[in-house]
Amino acid sequence: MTQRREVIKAMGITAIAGLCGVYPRITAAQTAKTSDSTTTPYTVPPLPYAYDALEPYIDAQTMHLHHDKHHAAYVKNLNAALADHPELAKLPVDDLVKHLDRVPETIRTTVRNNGGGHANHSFFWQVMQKNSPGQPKAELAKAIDARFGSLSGFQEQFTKAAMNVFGSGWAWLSLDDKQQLTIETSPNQDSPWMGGRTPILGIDVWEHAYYLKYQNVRADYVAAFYKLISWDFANAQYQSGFTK
Ligand code: MN3
Repeated sequence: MTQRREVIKAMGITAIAGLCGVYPRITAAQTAKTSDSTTTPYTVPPLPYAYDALEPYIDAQTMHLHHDKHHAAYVKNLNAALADHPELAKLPVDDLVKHLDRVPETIRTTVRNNGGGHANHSFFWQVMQKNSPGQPKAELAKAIDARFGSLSGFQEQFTKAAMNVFGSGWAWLSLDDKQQLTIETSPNQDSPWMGGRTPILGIDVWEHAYYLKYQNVRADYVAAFYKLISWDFANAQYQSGFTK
């Protein structure tokens, strides 16, 4: 009931705010011009490829559910939670979750879960692509070799991390505050941003990400993920970690 009231309240406030022209800019992470982009601060970005582009590794039905239902729910709940806080709702979502201390305690857990969900999924769609190059290049390739010995050394450790997430969560390759590559996991919708780190790539290991195709065999889904990694995106993330 509380959530329903919040949604109704959010609708009223966004309508008024829209008329007053106080609504925040659409950030780079939200370039989607969806029909409601003028009345809500956060929107679900469209997939950067077709729903079936990642077949046979991730099926179109999973992508539809994951993007159109799960990701959309995080955005809807986030907008409802921030209805009375337009100053927070105008932040790029990764900045929002990086500074949860600025979020009032009464809505902090909701923002952590749903803001995290929005940030993580917006990232996740971009970290995959059709026809992945299969391996990193340039600076990221060198850094992975230096840190993990080789690409297969990295994959071994990353797979282990992804398999060891108990329940719902994520595994990440990120850049820590010493600008060192590190493999980490996060529960629920927590993310490296929340600890001040820059994600380079990450895999969603919530069952909703793989259950339709892989059922309980998470290992096969993780193995398939390596066929999908957008190493150009990962390299760009790596570079961006040095400019922050
Ligand atoms: Mn998910």
